[in-house]
Amino acid sequence: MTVPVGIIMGSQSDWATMKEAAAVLDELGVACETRIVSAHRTPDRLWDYGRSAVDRGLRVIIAGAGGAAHLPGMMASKTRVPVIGVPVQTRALNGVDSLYSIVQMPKGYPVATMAIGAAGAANAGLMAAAILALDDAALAQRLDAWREALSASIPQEPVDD
Ligand code: RP5
Repeated sequence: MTVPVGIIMGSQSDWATMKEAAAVLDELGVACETRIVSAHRTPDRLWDYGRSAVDRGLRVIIAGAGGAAHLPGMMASKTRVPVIGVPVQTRALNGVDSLYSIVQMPKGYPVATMAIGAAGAANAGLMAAAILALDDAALAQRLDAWREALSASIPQEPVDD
C-alpha cells in the first residue's frame, strides 16, 4: 500500500516524541508509515529507504533524531522527497545538540527543521499535512477545521491554576 508520509526515527527511544507526528496525521486522516532508521546503527537501511522513497510514492518524510542527529540530513542527501526534521530532546544537552545537528545543512540539501521535542513533532505532522493539502481539497478542509478548532479552544482570559 502506498502511503504519502514516512515517519522515521533513529531509535525506539525517539518514538515517545515522534508519535506526536503520527497522532496529528491520524487526526487529519493522513496515512503514514513508521520506521526505525538509524544513520549510525543501520546506515544500509537509511540508504535503502532514501533510494526507494520516490518510487514507493512517499511525498514527505518526517525524520526525528537526537544527539548527533544525522538522520534527517543524510535522508535529505539521498532523496528529493521533502524532509522535515525533528530534533529530539536529549538528557545531556536538552536537544540543542539535536537542533544544531539538523538545522545547519549545507546549501543544496535542505531539511525543514522544527522545534525541539514534542511540539516540533506535532508541527512536523501539521507541516506534512499542509504540503499534501496543496493538491488535496478534502485534506485542506480538514486542516482548516483543525486549525479553527485549536483557535476556538484558546480562552480569552487567563484563570488561576
Ligand atoms: C540517536 O541517538 C537517536 O535518534 C536517539 O535520539 C539517540 C539515543 O538513542 P538510544 O541510545 O536511546 O537508542 O541516534
